[in-house]
Amino acid sequence: LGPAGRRAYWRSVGLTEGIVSQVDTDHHFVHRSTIPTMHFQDSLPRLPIPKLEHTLKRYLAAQEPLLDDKQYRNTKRIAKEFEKGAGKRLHRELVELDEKNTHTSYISDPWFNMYLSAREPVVLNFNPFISLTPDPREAYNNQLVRATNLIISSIKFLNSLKNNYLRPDIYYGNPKWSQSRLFKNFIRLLPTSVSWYGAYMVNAYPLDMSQYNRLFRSSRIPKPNKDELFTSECSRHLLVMRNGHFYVFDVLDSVDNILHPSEIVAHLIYIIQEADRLPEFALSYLTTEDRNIWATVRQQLLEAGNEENLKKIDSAIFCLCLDNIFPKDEDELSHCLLHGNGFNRWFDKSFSLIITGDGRAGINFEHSWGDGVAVLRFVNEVYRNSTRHPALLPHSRSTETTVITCERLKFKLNDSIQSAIHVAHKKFDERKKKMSMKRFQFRKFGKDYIVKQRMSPDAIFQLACQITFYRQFGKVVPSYEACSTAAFKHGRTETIRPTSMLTKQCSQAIVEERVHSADFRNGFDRHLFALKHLAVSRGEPTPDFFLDTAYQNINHNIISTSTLQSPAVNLGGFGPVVSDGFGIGYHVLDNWLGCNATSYLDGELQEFLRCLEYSLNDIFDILEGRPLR
Ligand code: BUJ
Repeated sequence: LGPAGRRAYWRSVGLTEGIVSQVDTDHHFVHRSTIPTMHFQDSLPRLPIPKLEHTLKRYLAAQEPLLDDKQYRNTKRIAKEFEKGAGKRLHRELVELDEKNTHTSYISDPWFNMYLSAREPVVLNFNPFISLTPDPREAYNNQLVRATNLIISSIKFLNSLKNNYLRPDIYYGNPKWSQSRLFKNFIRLLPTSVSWYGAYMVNAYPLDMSQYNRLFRSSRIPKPNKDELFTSECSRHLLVMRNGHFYVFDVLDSVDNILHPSEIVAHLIYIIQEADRLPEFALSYLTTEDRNIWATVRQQLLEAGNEENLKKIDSAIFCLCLDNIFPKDEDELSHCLLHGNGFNRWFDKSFSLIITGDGRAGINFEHSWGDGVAVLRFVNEVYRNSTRHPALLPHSRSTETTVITCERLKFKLNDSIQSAIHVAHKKFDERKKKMSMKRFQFRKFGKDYIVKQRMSPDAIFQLACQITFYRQFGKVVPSYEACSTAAFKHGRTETIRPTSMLTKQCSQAIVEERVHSADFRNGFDRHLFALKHLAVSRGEPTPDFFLDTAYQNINHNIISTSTLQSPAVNLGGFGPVVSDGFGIGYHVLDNWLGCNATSYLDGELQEFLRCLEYSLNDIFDILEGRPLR
């Protein structure tokens, strides 16, 4: 594409004078932290294995509201037997194994195994999405401007990480320390073997940073029965998808300088112009397939001579999806970011940055390598950097000397692969049609009000979900709230069980007009999961405890929830984890709260959100001391 063509294109997307670039003061990093990125890694505390007795006590407390008296007595008996028999032995072995593996956590291996052995498609079942708040300045929400600025901020994040300049994640019990130079300089001087203790002394808790090593240049590779994670050491190219076509170009030079913004945008313009129609067979549908099917077809692709191309996809720094979609509202945007049309995504990439035709941006991420905390940190940094120090300014003069070095990946597809793509496409279209996603907002109160009432905003939202389900279906069901254990070395997540006898009574009481308050349990899920994994991995028969229908039932999470809060995020969500359940991404903000909920049961989902409104109104009336309506 020559300069004249590019100028014409700029004009056609409303950038009358063309686009020009300007690089901000610090070209290559989001910041340079005083405390090195991995400073605390060696001295992070290890994830404790609870006492078996405590785990089982919490397990039974979580089971009680879900079972009738007879069922509960039976489950209690099974748990007691487990505590004295197979459980006791497995627990001892788990502790021994953990003592031999002090470099990691007891949950790390079983949890990777859980994700990578799952054979269901990653899309809808595992990959969540996070949508970025629009850039406050309208002109920066042009697709090309936003894409370029977000690419550059992302690469700056990568460079900061690789150079140990990225600030380590720290949870500050007292936020004043986060700004204190004294604190940072003192901590920096401590040897890494004790640095964590220094932070702990001032009520600051450094978090595990190990997941960031797989944020970039990484992909999940489908393999028979268990996938693998692949991370390239030093790739320099970006993968760009447009209308189902794949392009790669280097965004870093040999000494990790970032390509000039004007050159990046020139490549994107080239791609948009070149990929003007859909391919007959869009390869990426295969990443929406069952993992074993995809593993088989991938082998065929390798045998048909596509190895180099697949390697380029897998090792790309990340995937940019330049969508040709203009979502009409937030619900349509959510669908676009959670699953899209399937042909313009590579769902196996550690993450994809998706930019719609009207410049809305979001992240869809593969979940096995890491959790929400790492992805949210990345989103926060690139949002902040791209809005405060945009590398590319709209409406300036253009530079037109770029040499386009972009490569389009062309695949050799035989009949068998073509037919696999066709089948994957059909299956994907059917599955995505069945899933509904709806946004809900409640504006009568938010965090400020709840905190004034000396209650926990999170607990209030969880309680509202419990009351809602009880109101709608007249029963209490297994519920899950994701919570991070990143405060420990190689920690992942634990389950908060929002259901208790108190929330059950409260739900009954509110629906029948009496009031109690709620309480939340400590985790037991990961400990039990690790014990089960240990037995299975050693080829032992599964202990009766795990065959109890009550155990299986409590792991059928009808209500699955997750929350995150950040000014950089305005939407997010994930699919239901069971066919008859709800996937609820929520946030409680200063003056309002909201959620984005998914389900395969459209009517029930609508009714759930209607009932949620009632439940929150009931809670409001109670907090205001008014009788229930
Ligand atoms: O539990 C785990 O181990 C990981 C969980 C799994 N699951 C999603 C099934 C609970 N994974 C996460 O929690 C990561 C989820 C990341 C997405 C969270 C979305 C939060 C949305 C907030 C915005 C809500 C918008 C409301 C708009 C009105």
